[in-house]
Amino acid sequence: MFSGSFLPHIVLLFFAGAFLVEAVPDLSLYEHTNFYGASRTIRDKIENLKYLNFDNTVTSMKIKEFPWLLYEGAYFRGKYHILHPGNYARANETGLPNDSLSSCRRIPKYGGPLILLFKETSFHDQMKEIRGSIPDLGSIVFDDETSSILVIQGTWTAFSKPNYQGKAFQLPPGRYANPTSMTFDDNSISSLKLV
Ligand SMILES: [Ca+2]
Ligand SMILES: [Ca+2]
Repeated sequence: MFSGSFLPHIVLLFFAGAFLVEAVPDLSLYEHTNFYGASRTIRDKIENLKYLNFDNTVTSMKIKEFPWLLYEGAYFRGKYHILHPGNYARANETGLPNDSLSSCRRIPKYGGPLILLFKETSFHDQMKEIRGSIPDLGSIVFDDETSSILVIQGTWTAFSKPNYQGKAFQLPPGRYANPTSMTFDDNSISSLKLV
Protein backbone atom coordinates (compact mmCIF):
# COMPACT_ATOMS: atom_id res chain seq x y z
CA MET A 1 0.00 0.00 0.00
CA PHE A 2 2.83 2.39 0.97
CA SER A 3 4.89 1.69 -2.11
CA GLY A 4 1.79 1.91 -4.25
CA SER A 5 1.20 5.54 -3.26
CA PHE A 6 4.88 6.49 -2.90
CA LEU A 7 6.04 5.45 -6.36
CA PRO A 8 3.97 8.01 -8.29
CA HIS A 9 5.52 10.74 -6.14
CA ILE A 10 9.02 9.54 -7.05
CA VAL A 11 8.06 9.58 -10.70
CA LEU A 12 6.57 13.05 -10.38
CA LEU A 13 9.69 14.34 -8.61
CA PHE A 14 11.84 12.89 -11.37
CA PHE A 15 9.89 14.69 -14.07
CA ALA A 16 9.82 17.92 -12.08
CA GLY A 17 13.60 17.70 -11.69
CA ALA A 18 14.12 17.03 -15.39
CA PHE A 19 11.92 20.01 -16.22
CA LEU A 20 13.85 22.32 -13.90
CA VAL A 21 17.19 21.30 -15.43
CA GLU A 22 15.76 21.74 -18.91
CA ALA A 23 14.35 25.15 -18.02
CA VAL A 24 17.72 26.76 -17.23
CA PRO A 25 18.39 29.11 -20.15
CA ASP A 26 21.45 28.66 -22.35
CA LEU A 27 22.28 32.35 -22.35
CA SER A 28 21.16 35.21 -20.12
CA LEU A 29 21.65 38.79 -21.25
CA TYR A 30 21.55 41.80 -18.94
CA GLU A 31 21.18 45.50 -19.50
CA HIS A 32 23.81 46.60 -16.95
CA THR A 33 27.06 45.34 -15.40
CA ASN A 34 27.00 42.58 -12.78
CA PHE A 35 23.78 41.08 -14.14
CA TYR A 36 21.60 44.04 -13.16
CA GLY A 37 18.80 45.73 -15.01
CA ALA A 38 16.43 44.29 -17.59
CA SER A 39 17.30 40.84 -18.88
CA ARG A 40 16.48 38.40 -21.63
CA THR A 41 17.09 34.67 -21.86
CA ILE A 42 17.97 33.00 -25.14
CA ARG A 43 17.71 29.36 -26.08
CA ASP A 44 19.57 28.22 -29.16
CA LYS A 45 19.67 31.52 -31.10
CA ILE A 46 18.27 34.94 -31.83
CA GLU A 47 18.80 36.43 -35.27
CA ASN A 48 17.90 39.96 -34.26
CA LEU A 49 17.73 41.23 -30.69
CA LYS A 50 15.38 43.96 -31.91
CA TYR A 51 12.68 41.28 -31.81
CA LEU A 52 13.19 41.17 -28.03
CA ASN A 53 13.56 44.93 -27.73
CA PHE A 54 17.13 44.34 -26.54
CA ASP A 55 19.32 45.42 -29.47
CA ASN A 56 22.64 47.13 -28.56
CA THR A 57 21.80 46.82 -24.89
CA VAL A 58 23.84 43.96 -23.45
CA THR A 59 26.41 44.89 -20.81
CA SER A 60 26.76 41.62 -18.87
CA MET A 61 25.83 38.00 -19.54
CA LYS A 62 25.90 34.40 -18.36
CA ILE A 63 26.60 31.46 -20.65
CA LYS A 64 25.53 28.11 -19.27
CA GLU A 65 27.05 25.12 -21.00
CA PHE A 66 28.23 25.34 -24.60
CA PRO A 67 30.12 28.16 -26.37
CA TRP A 68 28.18 30.85 -28.19
CA LEU A 69 28.83 32.85 -31.34
CA LEU A 70 27.98 36.50 -30.74
CA TYR A 71 27.65 39.13 -33.46
CA GLU A 72 27.69 42.88 -33.37
CA GLY A 73 25.34 42.90 -36.39
CA ALA A 74 21.86 41.43 -36.80
CA TYR A 75 21.29 38.19 -38.73
CA PHE A 76 24.66 36.74 -37.71
CA ARG A 77 26.72 39.46 -39.32
CA GLY A 78 29.22 42.10 -38.28
CA LYS A 79 32.18 41.47 -36.02
CA TYR A 80 31.98 38.06 -34.34
CA HIS A 81 33.03 36.87 -30.89
CA ILE A 82 33.20 33.33 -29.53
CA LEU A 83 32.57 33.06 -25.81
CA HIS A 84 32.83 30.00 -23.61
CA PRO A 85 30.53 29.18 -20.69
CA GLY A 86 30.93 31.51 -17.75
CA ASN A 87 29.63 34.62 -16.07
CA TYR A 88 30.72 37.86 -17.70
CA ALA A 89 30.01 40.74 -15.34
CA ARG A 90 31.38 43.20 -17.91
CA ALA A 91 30.93 41.94 -21.45
CA ASN A 92 33.36 44.51 -22.86
CA GLU A 93 36.22 42.76 -21.05
CA THR A 94 35.74 39.89 -23.52
CA GLY A 95 36.27 42.21 -26.49
CA LEU A 96 32.56 42.57 -27.21
CA PRO A 97 31.96 46.33 -27.03
CA ASN A 98 29.38 47.52 -24.54
CA ASP A 99 25.86 47.87 -25.98
CA SER A 100 26.76 46.29 -29.31
CA LEU A 101 25.31 42.76 -29.35
CA SER A 102 22.67 42.31 -32.07
CA SER A 103 22.46 38.55 -32.74
CA CYS A 104 23.86 35.29 -31.40
CA ARG A 105 23.66 31.51 -31.69
CA ARG A 106 24.83 28.60 -29.61
CA ILE A 107 27.46 26.18 -30.88
CA PRO A 108 25.45 22.94 -31.33
CA LYS A 109 25.75 20.60 -28.37
CA TYR A 110 28.64 18.18 -28.76
CA GLY A 111 30.59 15.43 -27.06
CA GLY A 112 32.21 14.00 -30.18
CA PRO A 113 33.49 15.16 -33.58
CA LEU A 114 31.84 18.35 -34.80
CA ILE A 115 32.65 20.75 -37.60
CA LEU A 116 30.61 23.82 -38.48
CA LEU A 117 30.43 25.18 -42.01
CA PHE A 118 29.38 28.74 -42.77
CA LYS A 119 28.12 30.13 -46.03
CA GLU A 120 30.01 33.41 -45.60
CA THR A 121 33.37 34.46 -44.17
CA SER A 122 33.75 35.30 -40.45
CA PHE A 123 31.13 32.69 -39.49
CA HIS A 124 28.35 34.76 -41.00
CA ASP A 125 25.03 33.70 -42.51
CA GLN A 126 23.88 30.07 -42.66
CA MET A 127 25.53 27.48 -40.41
CA LYS A 128 25.58 23.71 -40.98
CA GLU A 129 26.76 21.14 -38.48
CA ILE A 130 28.63 18.02 -39.58
CA ARG A 131 29.37 15.15 -37.21
CA GLY A 132 30.87 12.53 -39.56
CA SER A 133 32.49 12.07 -43.00
CA ILE A 134 30.45 13.46 -45.89
CA PRO A 135 31.41 12.27 -49.42
CA ASP A 136 29.31 14.89 -51.19
CA LEU A 137 28.59 18.09 -49.34
CA GLY A 138 26.39 19.26 -52.22
CA SER A 139 23.82 16.67 -51.21
CA ILE A 140 23.26 18.23 -47.82
CA VAL A 141 24.80 21.70 -47.60
CA PHE A 142 25.67 24.66 -49.73
CA ASP A 143 28.06 22.91 -52.17
CA ASP A 144 31.11 24.96 -53.14
CA GLU A 145 29.90 27.76 -50.96
CA THR A 146 31.66 27.17 -47.67
CA SER A 147 33.57 30.32 -46.82
CA SER A 148 34.47 29.79 -43.17
CA ILE A 149 34.80 26.83 -40.84
CA LEU A 150 34.87 26.17 -37.13
CA VAL A 151 36.40 22.84 -36.20
CA ILE A 152 35.07 22.18 -32.73
CA GLN A 153 36.22 18.61 -32.17
CA GLY A 154 38.10 15.99 -34.24
CA THR A 155 40.59 16.45 -37.05
CA TRP A 156 39.16 16.53 -40.53
CA THR A 157 40.42 16.48 -44.12
CA ALA A 158 38.65 18.72 -46.61
CA PHE A 159 38.64 17.92 -50.34
CA SER A 160 38.00 20.13 -53.33
CA LYS A 161 36.00 17.40 -55.13
CA PRO A 162 33.32 14.92 -54.00
CA ASN A 163 34.24 11.42 -52.79
CA TYR A 164 37.44 12.63 -51.14
CA GLN A 165 39.10 13.57 -54.44
CA GLY A 166 41.00 16.62 -55.63
CA LYS A 167 43.00 18.99 -53.48
CA ALA A 168 43.14 17.97 -49.84
CA PHE A 169 44.01 19.83 -46.68
CA GLN A 170 43.92 19.09 -42.99
CA LEU A 171 41.59 20.90 -40.64
CA PRO A 172 42.62 20.42 -37.01
CA PRO A 173 40.42 22.03 -34.34
CA GLY A 174 40.41 25.80 -34.70
CA ARG A 175 38.87 28.82 -36.37
CA TYR A 176 39.08 29.31 -40.13
CA ALA A 177 37.41 32.65 -40.63
CA ASN A 178 38.17 32.95 -44.34
CA PRO A 179 39.40 30.77 -47.20
CA THR A 180 42.98 32.10 -47.07
CA SER A 181 43.26 30.77 -43.53
CA MET A 182 42.45 27.34 -44.96
CA THR A 183 44.93 27.67 -47.86
CA PHE A 184 42.39 26.89 -50.56
CA ASP A 185 40.31 28.89 -52.98
CA ASP A 186 37.00 30.28 -51.84
CA ASN A 187 33.98 28.03 -52.28
CA SER A 188 35.83 24.83 -53.01
CA ILE A 189 35.10 22.25 -50.32
CA SER A 190 33.08 19.36 -51.76
CA SER A 191 33.74 16.53 -49.30
CA LEU A 192 34.87 16.14 -45.73
CA LYS A 193 36.49 13.17 -44.05
CA LEU A 194 36.86 12.65 -40.34
CA VAL A 195 40.48 11.54 -39.77
CA1 LIG B 1 23.70 48.24 -21.44
CA1 LIG C 1 24.90 46.01 -32.95
